[in-house]
Amino acid sequence: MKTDTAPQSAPKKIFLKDYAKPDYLVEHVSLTFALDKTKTRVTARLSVKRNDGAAADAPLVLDGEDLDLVAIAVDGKSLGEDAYTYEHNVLTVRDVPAAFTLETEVLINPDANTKLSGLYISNGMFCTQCEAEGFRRITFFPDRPDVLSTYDVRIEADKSAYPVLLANGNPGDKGDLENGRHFAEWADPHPKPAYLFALVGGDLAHKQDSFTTMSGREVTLQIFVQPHNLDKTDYALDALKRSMKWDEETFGREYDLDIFMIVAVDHFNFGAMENKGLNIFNSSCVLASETTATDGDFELIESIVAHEYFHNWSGNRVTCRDWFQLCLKEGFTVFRDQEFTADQRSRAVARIRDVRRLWQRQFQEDAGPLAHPVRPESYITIDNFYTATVYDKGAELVRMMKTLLGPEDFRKATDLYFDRNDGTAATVEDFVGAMEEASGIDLTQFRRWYSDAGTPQISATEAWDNGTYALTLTQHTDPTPGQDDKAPRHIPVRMGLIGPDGPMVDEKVLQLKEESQTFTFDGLQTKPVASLFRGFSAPVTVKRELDTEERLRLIAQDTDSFNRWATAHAFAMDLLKSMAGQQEMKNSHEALISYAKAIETIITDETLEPAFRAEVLRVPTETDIGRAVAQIDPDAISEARRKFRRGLLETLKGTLSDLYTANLVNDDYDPGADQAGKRALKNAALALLMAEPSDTTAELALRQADNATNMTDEAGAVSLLAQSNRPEREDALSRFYDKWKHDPLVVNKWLVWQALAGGEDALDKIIALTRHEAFDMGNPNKVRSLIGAFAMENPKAFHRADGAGYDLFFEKVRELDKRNPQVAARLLTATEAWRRLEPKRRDMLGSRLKALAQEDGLSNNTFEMAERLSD
Ligand code: 0A1
Ligand code: ZN
Repeated sequence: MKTDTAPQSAPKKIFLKDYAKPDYLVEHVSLTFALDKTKTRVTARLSVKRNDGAAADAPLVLDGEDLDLVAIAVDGKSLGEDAYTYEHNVLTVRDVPAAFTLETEVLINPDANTKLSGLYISNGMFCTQCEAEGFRRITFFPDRPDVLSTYDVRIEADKSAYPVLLANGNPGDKGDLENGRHFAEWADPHPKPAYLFALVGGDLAHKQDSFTTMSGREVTLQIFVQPHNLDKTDYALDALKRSMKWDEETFGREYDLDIFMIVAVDHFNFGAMENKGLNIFNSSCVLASETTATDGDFELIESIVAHEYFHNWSGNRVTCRDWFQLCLKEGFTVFRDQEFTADQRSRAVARIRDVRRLWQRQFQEDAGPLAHPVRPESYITIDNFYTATVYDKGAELVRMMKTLLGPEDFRKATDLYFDRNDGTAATVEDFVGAMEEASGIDLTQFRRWYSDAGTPQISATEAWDNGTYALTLTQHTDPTPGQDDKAPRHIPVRMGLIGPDGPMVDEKVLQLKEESQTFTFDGLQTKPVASLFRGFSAPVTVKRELDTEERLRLIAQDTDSFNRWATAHAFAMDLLKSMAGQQEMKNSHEALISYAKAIETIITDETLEPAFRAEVLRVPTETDIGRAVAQIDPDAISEARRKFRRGLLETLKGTLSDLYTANLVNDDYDPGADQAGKRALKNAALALLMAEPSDTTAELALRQADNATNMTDEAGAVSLLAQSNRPEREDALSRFYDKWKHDPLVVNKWLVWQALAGGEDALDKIIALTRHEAFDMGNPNKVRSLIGAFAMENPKAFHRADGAGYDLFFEKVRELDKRNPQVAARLLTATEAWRRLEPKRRDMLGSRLKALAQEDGLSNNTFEMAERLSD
């Protein structure tokens, strides 16, 4: 039988414009797995049917990667070697009838699967990851999302090593076999694309609960983990039940199988995966207990559990026609999980965190060499397009449509979209079309948000004439790779006007559609200050001249909490930029004091939520500042931030100490928003007190670390000591490691803190950690914690003037590319701002990227990223 031994073909670009329907559909799939570490046998029986419009002589073309073909038959007749070919990851069978059964038998080696795509082994358990193109590494199949099939699956394995055998759908028969083996059968009645297939086999314990759906059906809920993690599943189970209820109430979506399972695995390329009825999670996104997970971890887990569950409708019941439509499921599902978090916690705080994330990741992407539309037009590897643009900007587009339609018509539109496309593979056009049909609003111009990359820049100017306030908004978008000219977009501008004594007109949504438009407001007593893009109503940047008095008015009096925070944040950024020598600012010393006083009023206002006050108190990181400046000089930025924090501390010292004491929580631990907000405020106060740690402050941090009964307080204190140059630092870190070395997720936090540390020898310490027993290049979480955090969040060490930071980084990328190309390629995003570096570093980093792009033997993933980055 044939094995694909042909050399890799040159990377091929795939274009949206070339989409063509598949020639053959697969109506039903029967799979049998005989699980074995190095020789798993997969027998597949596919019920194949020629698609409408396909030529009668069209060959059957199936994807297959690293498969050892043992047998192949059409309608029970074994095929001779001249009836098919298998090369370049494609199996082609000629002369097939209009409808037939294809049977294949292949051998695969899960133990050798270091890519963590397809069937692989994590800590001795079998698990799968098929999105985007992993199913072809399990069996031959048309591995594209517009081929939807029902599945039945039989799994056979050694009973003592793998007592738990799971797959998608509802459970069927199970029983014992000879030689200590056993089997389990599963059937999934909902047609799904192959990327949603999943299988698990291992020695797992589980927690169980149930949920009664809105039509009264009882669903079993189970979370499977390695037995020692069983005490860390309660929160995810609770979050799952809340998600199920919320989706019924908010979107009318009910769950559709008898059972819903989550499995935690330690080796995983992403956060989690929405496989039908059998979600597989990176253990970092599901396991939590109060002593091992921070409040931030709990919040993340809640949102990811919700995200994957919501995919059951936005992604699984209605899937994507092709991978260019990825935002259809991801942007919409991120929007849904953001709304869930806003409803479960504080809407204002949730919005601040979502927007901060968008600025950190998506705005940066949209302004650099990796910029691409929310619906991309081409790719070499789709893995490289699971980006902040597709996910987070994609969610913003859904949010803008909700703003334009209003909540009722938006809900009508989502109902229409789900009903009309249920059980099919849909497009962005189907989604936007449903929005238009349900509301009667023309979204023709709005569609540019999907096709055009880049962040629109809005300039706001104003005029005041005798009771009339005129606001002129002008929009412009810079060119992005492959897109030189940008037409104006349809932008919803939620706004209000703030007078000296508070709001002056009711909130409005302006429609900005032209390059420049003027909006006037009459009959006003005094000149107002405009509060623009309330709640961040569109993903744009805004340039406007505000003097300190106007800023202070918005910080103190804006009725939109998001904008109070955003104005304070913009003020801080301007101060930081001027301190880094990147912007002129008059009287910057006085301005810093004004800023400190303005935030003091907020952080001491007990009518405001502690979590909101904590957000206001948070100082932008060096990486945040780097994103905002025209030219990045890491040393100047680091020094500016140091000065800024010390300046704030001088003014706020007493207040911070009081805040710290006032927000100590003495009740039993609860990860909910109330307690978490207090801890966040207390820890933000401590962080600023540690800007210049006196013996007393260091003592306070040490005491918090030693007495902590939860990880939020423990991590809050130890991480601050780790960022300091206090003599207590090393001891605090080594005691933390000794205490937690048995728990890999906690140890990952320890790796991150050290990856972010400053000091002359920072890089040497990071290099030493790459040889530490706690580090493992085979585990993506470890790679992200040490190498990812160092490259993305420690600019001083990464951009070290002698290039040693770059040397370490590229050495690790090359090493990783041989093992796990998806993770290696993603690491490269850390370099995306290289053109904005000061000239010496720009040359060093740019030349290393160019050299990488030209290297032989790279994976397609890494090649594509290196080429786009250095182009
Ligand atoms: N669809 C999953 C995450 C995911 C991301 C990338 C993948 O392959 C490149 C696979 C899965 C989610 O949104 O949660
Ligand atoms: Zn998703």
